Amino acid sequence: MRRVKIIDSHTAGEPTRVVIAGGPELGNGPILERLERFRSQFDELRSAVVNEPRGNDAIVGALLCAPYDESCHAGVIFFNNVGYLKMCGHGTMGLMVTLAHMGKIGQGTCRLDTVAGVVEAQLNKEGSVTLRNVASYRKARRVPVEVPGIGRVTGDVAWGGNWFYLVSDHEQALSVDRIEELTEFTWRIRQALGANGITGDGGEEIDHIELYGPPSSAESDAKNFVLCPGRAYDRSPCGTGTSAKLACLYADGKLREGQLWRQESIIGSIFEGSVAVEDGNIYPRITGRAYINAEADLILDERDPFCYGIRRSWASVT
Ligand code: PYC
Repeated sequence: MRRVKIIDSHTAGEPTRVVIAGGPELGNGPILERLERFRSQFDELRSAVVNEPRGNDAIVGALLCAPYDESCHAGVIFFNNVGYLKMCGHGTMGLMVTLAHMGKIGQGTCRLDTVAGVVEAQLNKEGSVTLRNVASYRKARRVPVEVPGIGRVTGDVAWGGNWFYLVSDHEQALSVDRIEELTEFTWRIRQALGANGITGDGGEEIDHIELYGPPSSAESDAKNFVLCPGRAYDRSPCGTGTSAKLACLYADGKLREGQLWRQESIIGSIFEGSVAVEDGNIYPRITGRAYINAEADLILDERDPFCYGIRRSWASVT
């Protein structure tokens, strides 16, 4: 029987499961190379860790590993119910409180080697985490797409460590009581983007869809609903999604460097964000809070027909 040691946390309601021991042996190469090995040789472990019966569709896994970049303190590969993420903002906050819980870090800054590039994360005095994300940008403004059953939708295509399509012109009420309708609405948009060849750079699939609307709380600037690649919605305001939003706001002249943006999630949790501009690149800074909620050994028993979880590819999730 195999044991995988995990620490669970949630960031603004969105779960992160960090694998601290017993994960796949991926070697010491660049993080992207290790991700490819994870995907091609050990994908069943990804599924075992995050999918039912041990996990659920919302959990983002984070494999803690040694960094390749020697300036970094740790390396991390993020994954979910259907595959892998280049970066994850809420997951980075979860990883930071996990490292603190393990006694590996105290207050201060850590450099993390992620598939998207180096991310700096700071554990603040009062327990929150601030991350400085990879450079983020808007690739295209007001891109129209015909969505079967909905009609023409217009949104921005932006990078925040993952690819996003951000829609503000819609008539959907962003309410936690409407998760199923919002999921179906955004899922159709995602499928239409794919069917119409609308992608990120290098033909990369846009696998996160964000709807924006007015905030419910006077403390925030906007509310969002974020559909993740495996059809789960982000309970948090989404760190990479908020980064993409900040890049769009900056490009539109609606946000100045250093100006605070408070992003509310569909469940009412909040991230604070701002941008720093260096050498013409936009670096989002996102602050949120994460809390530890479990430490456990996952037990993988080969006799169990669902030892490796109930596996699906995103294409089969409809
Ligand atoms: O916080 O970046 C994020 C994220 C991506 C997917 C789920 N959360």
